[in-house]
Formats: sequence, structure tokens, C-alpha cells
Amino acid sequence: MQDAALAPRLDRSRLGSLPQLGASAPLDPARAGIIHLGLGAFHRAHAAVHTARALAAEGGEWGIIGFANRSRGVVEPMARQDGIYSVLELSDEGVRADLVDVHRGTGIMTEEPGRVVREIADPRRRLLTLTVSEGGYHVSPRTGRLDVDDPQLRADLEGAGDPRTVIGLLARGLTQRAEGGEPFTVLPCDNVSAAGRTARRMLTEFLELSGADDDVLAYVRDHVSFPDAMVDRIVPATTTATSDEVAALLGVRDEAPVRAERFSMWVIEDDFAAGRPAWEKGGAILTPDAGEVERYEQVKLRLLNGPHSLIAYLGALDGRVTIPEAFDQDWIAEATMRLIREEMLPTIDLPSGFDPDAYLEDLSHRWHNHDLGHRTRQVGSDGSMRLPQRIPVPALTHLAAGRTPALLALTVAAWFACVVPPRGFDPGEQARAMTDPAQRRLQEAAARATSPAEHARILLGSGCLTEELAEHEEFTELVAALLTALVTSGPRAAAAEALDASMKENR
Ligand code: CS2
Repeated sequence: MQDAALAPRLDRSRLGSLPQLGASAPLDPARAGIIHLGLGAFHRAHAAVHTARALAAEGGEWGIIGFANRSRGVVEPMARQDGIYSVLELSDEGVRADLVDVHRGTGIMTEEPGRVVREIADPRRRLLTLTVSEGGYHVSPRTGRLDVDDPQLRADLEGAGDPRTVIGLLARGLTQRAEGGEPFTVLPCDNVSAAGRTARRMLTEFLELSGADDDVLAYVRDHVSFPDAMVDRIVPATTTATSDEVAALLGVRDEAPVRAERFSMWVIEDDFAAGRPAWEKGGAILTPDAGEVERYEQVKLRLLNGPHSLIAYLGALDGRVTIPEAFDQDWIAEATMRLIREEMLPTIDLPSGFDPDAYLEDLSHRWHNHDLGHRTRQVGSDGSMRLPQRIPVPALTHLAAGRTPALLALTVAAWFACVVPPRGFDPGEQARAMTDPAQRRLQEAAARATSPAEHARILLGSGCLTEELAEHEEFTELVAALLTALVTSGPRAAAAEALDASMKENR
């Protein structure tokens, strides 16, 4: 592999001589129609790629002004590289690298909130995409409403100074945009159920609580659309080895490359108040049917994301560094596939023409992709924001019908064991490397527990997976028993216990 440091820098002069995905956006940043919040690897390997392909098919003024949340890690090299970077695609046929050239400006949300607000208010911008992860929507895991317990959100509600949260930035930007009244679209691209409607709901609650004028509320209601979407592409975190791979393949130094699997899917509700790129010509599926998008979202959250969490937590507890290493363990694969088939699939309506067997075969192939190197610690991080999207609804469905969702309970117990371990239990290096904004708070809440079972009861009782689920004592007891098994007998024995109990009638 070539050392990236020795290769000449990637910049605009390389376009034309190196392979490129789709087409370049128009060069004039003033005509960039899209603002993106959350300029990380996922957006750059997903929506940006579909946008480049749409531009190749139909053109249009759809350059992207991208803001990272707080890190300079992507923004600075992208600025040095004229917004260009490469996507490494890893498939059975090997690896290929292509340039992407659709970004027409970058910045950092937390450093330049005023600029984000001005961009949203600017009539030349017509839509905003979001990849800010689950936490960016500020939905309380306890109540399902706007998370007014969050100090940053509360500060934004009080309105003194620049907004610091995504919802606060959107509210301020749209309030200014309402003066001119130009329509706008906010298109969330995160693994959040009904993300478009959720974003609209959180934003509207925010505006109401902060005392916004009726005109602003009416503008948002009537002239801003919030389509739902399902996004899917596995994108591991970029490492320096990725730059070396690009140097070997393309002969240039790219300090902001991304690597991804070949699979990419984007299903979007076709509800755009101010136009959009021809994404349907760039590999996305657009449908006017919000119900169909929701069915795809549920497939994604319940068949892929929820079970992905289980693989990550069991794998980390078993000392596995990557998802494929974890999924190669027969007992992890068995627990995962039974979680999917028995506890997840029966709780969703499938999109029309959707073949679950083909999807699951594909999924298992994707999870076995060793070249991708997707880490258990990456998928296992932020469980406090991810699991509320993945666990409570299917668990409640089974509990209401008198069945035991033991593999869903195992997912929760394994999350606790990794991220909020009971006193005296060391979950190992991979689990210790997982991060979670609620870790400290949960750890403190459970500090008085004298046993793993009590530890689990306190954590669930705090409402970390909704208050509704916390009311189901049988679920709490299941998690308590499985956490005890994890801590005393290890993940494999706990998984066997859960497999035995799964879907038994409990009344
Ligand atoms: C994963 C997702 O980290 C996670 O929670 O389940 O990032 C997953 O890789 C993507 O959603 C795939 O589209």
C-alpha cells in the first residue's frame, strides 16, 4: 500500500484524469441549492453520492454547503481539496475508488451558528438534508416529546445568544426565512422512525415553547415540507489506512476519503416544497406514499439496525473487534437471525413486493463483509439514543400479546453490560471504547444497585427505553435475569438462555 503522505494532494486539477462518481455540481457556491447539517462519513458516502449521480442524469443547481457538527477532521481537508474527496467501495469484486465533487462550501455548526442560520434564511438554498444522528432530533426517550430536560435545548429555548442545537438552528433559520416566505424542505436522513414527521413535530414544539409568532408557525406549517426517508449504507469510520488505500488506487493524497459497502438504498417521500435533484435517476426510490416509506423505515430499523446493535454488544462482550468477526460466531448469528425472524419480522408491515428472505440473505452477506472492518464499538456507541428507535415498539407488541421477547431483552441487557456495566464487571476493551452521552447519568442512577438484577431494574425504571416499557415488570425481570447471566456466565450462556425463553407464551 502506498503511503498517502508521499502522494500529491487531491484537488480540482485532478478531475478529468481520475474516475469520478456522477457529475460535478455547478461551481458557483451562490447557486448551491442544498444545505447539509452533519458533514460526516455517512452523508458523504450516501446522499452526496446519489446527488452526484442525479446531477449526471439531469443537472441542476444542487451543490451542497455542508456543515460538520463540531469536528474539523473533515471540514479542513475538504476545504484544502476544493470540496472533493474519494469514496472507496468494497464489494465481492474488490475495491474501487472514485471522486465525488458536489460540495460547494463547508463549515462547522457549533463554530458558525450565525452562518448556518443565514444559509437557511437564504432564498437561494432550497432544501436542507440532515444526518445528525438520533440525538440531533432532541426527542426525549422518556416521553417521546421535545427533550426539554436537555440543558442545551433549554438554553436555545430561552433564546439568548446563538443556537447550539440542530432544532434551535432550524428554528432560528426558518424564523428568518419566514419573512420572505420562500418555501423550503427539511429532509432528515437518519435512522429515526418517521424522521420527517418527527423533525416537524420537534421543531413546531420548539417554536411554540419559545413563543414564536403565529406567522412563523403558519409559514412552517404551510411552506416547509419534511419528507420521511429511509437511508441505508454501511459506512465505517474512516482511518488513516483509508488514505493510504486511496493513494495506492488513485495516486493522490486524500485526507477526507470515505469507505463503504457497495449496497446503498434511499427511499424518499416525494414531498418537496422547493424542488429537488433528480434523485430517482441517481439510484434513490421516490414515492408519494408516506406509508410505503414508513414500511421501509421499519424494515430498516427492526431488521437491520436493532439486530446490528445485538451483534455489536454480544460481539464486544466476546472480545470481537469488528461486526463480521462477531457475526462469524455461530451463536451470535443464531441469536441475531432469530431476533429478526421471530421477534422483529412479525411486528412490521412489509413494503409492497418486498421479499424478506432475499433481504435477510443480503443482510447476512453484508454483515459478513470483512473488508469493510465496521467496528463493534462504532455500532455499539450511542445506544441510549439508538435503542429507543429499535426496541420498545416491537417489545411492547409482543408483551401486549402475552409473548416473551427475550432476544429484544437480551439486546438491552447486553447494552447495559457494555456501556453501563454493573459494579465490578469489566466488559472488555471493545465495550469500554463505546461512547454514549447518557453513560454517566445512567451509571450514577444505578450506583446504589447491589446486584446486576437491581442494576437492570433501576436503569429500565429510569425510563431510558420509554416509560411505557418500564411499566412492564415481566420485561424488566427478563432483562434483569439476562444481565445477571451475562455478568456471571458470559454472553454465550446468556444468549442460550434468551433463545430458550424467546417467544414463550407468558400468560
Ligand atoms: C448501525 C447503522 O451504527 C448503527 O446503529 O446499525 O449505522 C447502520 O450501519 C446503517 O444504518 C446502515 O445503513
